[in-house]
Amino acid sequence: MSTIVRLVLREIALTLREPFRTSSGCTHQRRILLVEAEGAEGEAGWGECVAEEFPAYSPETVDTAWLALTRWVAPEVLGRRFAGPSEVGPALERAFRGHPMAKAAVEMAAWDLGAREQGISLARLLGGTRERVETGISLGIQATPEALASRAREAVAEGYRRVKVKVAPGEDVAFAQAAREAVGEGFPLSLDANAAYTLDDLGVLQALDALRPAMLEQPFDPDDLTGHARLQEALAAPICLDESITSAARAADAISLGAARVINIKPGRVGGHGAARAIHDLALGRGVPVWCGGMLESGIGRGHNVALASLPGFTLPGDLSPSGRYWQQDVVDPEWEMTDGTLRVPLHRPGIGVEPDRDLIESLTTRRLEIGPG
Ligand code: OSB
Ligand code: MG
Repeated sequence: MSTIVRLVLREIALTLREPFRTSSGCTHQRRILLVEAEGAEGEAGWGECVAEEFPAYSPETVDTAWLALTRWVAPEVLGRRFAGPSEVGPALERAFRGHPMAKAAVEMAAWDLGAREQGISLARLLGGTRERVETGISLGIQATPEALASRAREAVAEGYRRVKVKVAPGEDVAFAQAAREAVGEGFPLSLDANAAYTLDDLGVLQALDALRPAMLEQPFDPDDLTGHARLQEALAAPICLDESITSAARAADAISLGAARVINIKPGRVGGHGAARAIHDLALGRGVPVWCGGMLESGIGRGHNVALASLPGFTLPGDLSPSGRYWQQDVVDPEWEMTDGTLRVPLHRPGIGVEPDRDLIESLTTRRLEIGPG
């Protein structure tokens, strides 16, 4: 990989086609931070920071990531020689603590850049083997169980391979039951609590378990690995951890403790593709299935997720919906399309396999900063 000679940070405003509500808040307008990394040979790689506006899902936000990127990430990578993109993540890890979403945005741009400079797909560079990745939909909390049932029925009819439903205290059993009836007994239905429960809610969690969910995602606080392990003993459904898994070391602990029988990997949450691949390798070795999560990304972040999800251990459908599920118009060309419940991995196109639409991105940009060396 050539030296990164310039970073361009842009914040864009993208409006979701429908508001997305979870136990930790409601998103309609998405503020998305994009990173363009320009290499010495003139090629550009793109990354997307998955931090949200408010620190509910994670302690990072769009604004803290902007700060971390300008103050600490950019000076660490600009003008520096890396033999390849796999060296960028470890260098950032050594440089300063935390801020994995800010680090990931640049790390992932470096992977896209490295792949484009070699003229190969990012999927191939990462070691991906699949030509298609299975698509699941993540449905936000709806006004009523009936409204949720209708969204879930539509999703199955559209071909999604798994339906995930958000739950929150007071909006759980009746909603999950309506979703179960809508999708049918044998269909993979997952429940995601975004850390809204505690062990005091065991009764409710057992009622959810009786609906035979494919998995229960992140019921407890991200720090509470022991609580998750205790809960797992009381449930038939596998517990899947999302927010808790911030690094490969954390994933190893969670698996050893019995706190995670499934792992949701989001490269943007764990510091980038290097860490994501390490978690994948670890989980594969321990027989723990993984799937690729989503953070309501634009088509740029989705390209990264699709490339990662083409690795062999990603055996479960990911939160990898097509562009049209989220946006009126996506910022990439071509947009991501779903066929037969799958997204095609662009194995024969360079990098993430889609081109950022610069004119559209420009028109959506609310702030922009170019950072050069020194
Ligand atoms: O918990 O998986 C989550 C979106 C934002 C933040 C957290 C989560 C989600 C989703 C949406 O579930 C997944 C998607 O991008 O389709
Ligand atoms: Mg989740």
